[in-house]
Amino acid sequence: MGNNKVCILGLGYIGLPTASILATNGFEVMGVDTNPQVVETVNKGGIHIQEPGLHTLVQAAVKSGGLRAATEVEPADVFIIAVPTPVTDDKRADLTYVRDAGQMVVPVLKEGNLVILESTSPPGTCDEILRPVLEESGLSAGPGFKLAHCPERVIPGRTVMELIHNDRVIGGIDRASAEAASLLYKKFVGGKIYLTDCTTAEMTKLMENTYRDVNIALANELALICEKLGISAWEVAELANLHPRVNIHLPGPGVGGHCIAVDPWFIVEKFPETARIIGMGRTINDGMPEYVVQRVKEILDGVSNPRVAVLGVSYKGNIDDARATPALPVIRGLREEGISFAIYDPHVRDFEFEMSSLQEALTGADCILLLADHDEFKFLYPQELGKLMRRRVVLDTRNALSYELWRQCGFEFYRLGAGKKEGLAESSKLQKESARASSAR
Ligand code: SAJ
Repeated sequence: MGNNKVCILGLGYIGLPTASILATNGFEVMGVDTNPQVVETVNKGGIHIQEPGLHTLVQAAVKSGGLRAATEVEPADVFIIAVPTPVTDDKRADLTYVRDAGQMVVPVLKEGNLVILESTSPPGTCDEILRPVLEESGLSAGPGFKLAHCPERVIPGRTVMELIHNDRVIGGIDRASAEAASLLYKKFVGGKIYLTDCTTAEMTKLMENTYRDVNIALANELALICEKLGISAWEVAELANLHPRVNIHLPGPGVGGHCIAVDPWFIVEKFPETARIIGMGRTINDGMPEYVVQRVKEILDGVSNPRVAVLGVSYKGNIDDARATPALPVIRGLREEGISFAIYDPHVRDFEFEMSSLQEALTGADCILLLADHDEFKFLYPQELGKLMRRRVVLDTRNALSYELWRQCGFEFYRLGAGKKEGLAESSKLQKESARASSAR
């Protein structure tokens, strides 16, 4: 089988960088997206998502003639499916895009072709969902065409770098399928490649994100306990993590994005009775935005017509991605509680609520609510910001701000996961470092 021509279905956060990397490694790549605007942008060498290094990569791929985009699938040697696998409101995997992509491949599928599913999927998707769709072509998986699952594992903000350097797990419908997929990835992956079956690869990917989700839930539970104890969860975690076999994650206003808050449900859906810790982790993390709203309400108790300056609405720091961000339920919760707000984010352009400048957001505000730990926020100068505000109050949900500095500038300082005795934690290494960075400005 030749594998010089690759057709990638879905030009999103994974498909576009993968298509560009393949194109700049000598492959003829056809990128397919159902959105004509995305196709037009890519064909001009442009990008519709922000990722460090991506624009240069796409430009190089298009300029070299290696990457073209279209709305229709063309015959190819390899088909890579990199489409979304969202969760429905009742927490079930929505595999519509995977099925649709499979249907698009059927008319052009030829004997000896390789089909790879990259999208994160519930266990059994390759074997029980995608395989029968592709077999509508009249070819059988195995003898007719090869089928493999190679789940993406890259973290937004470092996508291009991690696509090249991370290890990959490839599951094949049979050994030949896994080996064929491995040959393709070896052309651009610097990390190790491990071969297995499709269901093991599916479950491995889901457990990576589930591990992180459950551990974040543990950190969030610690935060709530420490608030009741009047001590700092951040200090507890920092000290406990000095133990060589402990890695407590970071508390926060909730788990966002399109992966970690979604993937554990794919396991719970299949095994609701057995996946108990996994389901509970999801519930704890999904409860954090409401908890933050209640904290704001308590802090502003007695203030008439309270107004909050929300800083940072992307689902985590230093990215522009606000999909499934915990900031949304927090802001909706503020609205329901009758608390008015203005929002500032230096990265996010596309958001459900109107955005303001930093100055507009702070003018007349009674409280700063920090939800995303963008680097920019670590260097805010509280003395000047305080002059714009009606009250000098801040609630930092990410441990991004220096307690000492903001207190010195007359702020009433609250930190998620930290009780009133937080002053005792001033010897904490992380807090000292952050204070030093802020006062250097
Ligand atoms: N978060 C916390 N506390 C932490 C870590 C994260 O509250 O200690 C929050 C973040 O603020 C964010 C959410 O969790 O709202 C998820 O962020 P993340 O950085 O943990 O992960 P993602 O969703 O950006 O990317 C994850 C990665 N998975 C793992 O690290 C195991 C990435 O490698 C996957 O490829 C990606 O999901 C995916 O596409 O599945």
